[in-house]
Amino acid sequence: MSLASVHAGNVGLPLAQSAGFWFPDQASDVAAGHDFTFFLILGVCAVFFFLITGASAWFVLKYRKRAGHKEQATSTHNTTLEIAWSAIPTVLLMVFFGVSTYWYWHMVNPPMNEKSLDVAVEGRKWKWWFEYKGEPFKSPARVADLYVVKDTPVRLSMVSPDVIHSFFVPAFRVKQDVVPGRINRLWFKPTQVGTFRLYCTEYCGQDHSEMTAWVHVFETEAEMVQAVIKAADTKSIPPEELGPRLYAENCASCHSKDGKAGLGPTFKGLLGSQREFEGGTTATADEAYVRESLSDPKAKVVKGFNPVMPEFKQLQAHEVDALILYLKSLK
Ligand code: HEC
Ligand SMILES: [Cu+2]
Repeated sequence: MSLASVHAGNVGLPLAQSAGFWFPDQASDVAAGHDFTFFLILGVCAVFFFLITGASAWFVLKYRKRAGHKEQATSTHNTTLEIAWSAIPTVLLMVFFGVSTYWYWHMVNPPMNEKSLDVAVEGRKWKWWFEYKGEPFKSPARVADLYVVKDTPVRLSMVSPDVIHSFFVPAFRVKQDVVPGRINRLWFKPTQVGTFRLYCTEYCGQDHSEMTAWVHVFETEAEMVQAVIKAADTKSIPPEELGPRLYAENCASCHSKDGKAGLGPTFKGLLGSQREFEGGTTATADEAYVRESLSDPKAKVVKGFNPVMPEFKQLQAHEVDALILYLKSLK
């Protein structure tokens, strides 16, 4: 699947392009500093690489053993040279240390006295979720893309219910692991309006490569709030459209619709069928059974499968109805 085809959250902002020879757009206030640090270290290393390998090659030629060439006496020490080769690298390393510490400090310390946008992030197999609450949102909004405002610092609190994931937006030059059992924090200040790619950059299983999302950077807060509310509002979507969408976003990684068993049983022909559970009990798969599977997946574990299904308490009532309607259509 190409990335462009998963760009479901097209909100009319320009899609960021790869700019420059190596790196994508510099779209946050640390991007230029990080690139400078990288190229500074790379440049100094390149100079010494060519100096040292060049000198070695030249000496091998110049002092090679040959007819008429007299062997040189080996010198025991050279104070000037020894001071130089200790002092110059020390100064260079201090410069590297100073420059990287400056940017690292900036990266780990969110601004305290500036208005910022706080977003709760969940990385789970294999999708990102972003939750907005508090002012100016009337009710909490849970959306599949990250919506932010130009020049406003964004502070993320990130959790994972399953394995280690990693939040990475190349254009912002920020990356942070998301580790089960911890809240990991990350902040950045976007400086360019547009839509940018967000990746999971810690291998997290079968569909790791599809664990992508988009970051939409708006000019004003009002535009951002409107876009979040619009993205979170599933009530205005007809149920026969909403069902397949919720299935694709939440269930498709484990449940097929074509009869093939995956991590979980297939949804084909599920509703109305007789189920057998670990421990020998049975039941008919009716609507109540599906609802229970979503709120308490471990209540009944289907025979032959592992109890790995996560809870889906965040689904709203009309969303569960839409999913059930979709399951009915898979008879
Ligand atoms: C991480 C994988 C995973 C995801 C994602 C997942 N499930 Fe499951 N699901 C399972 C597994 C494994 C089972 C079988 C074990 C059990 O019953 O707990 C299961 C069982 C079920 C059952 C009972 C199936 C049967 O054959 O009787 C239903 C209904 C169900 N899931 C619905 C859903 C819905 C709806 C979604 C999406 C909103 C979903 N699941 C997302 C793994 C998953
Ligand atoms: Cu991941």
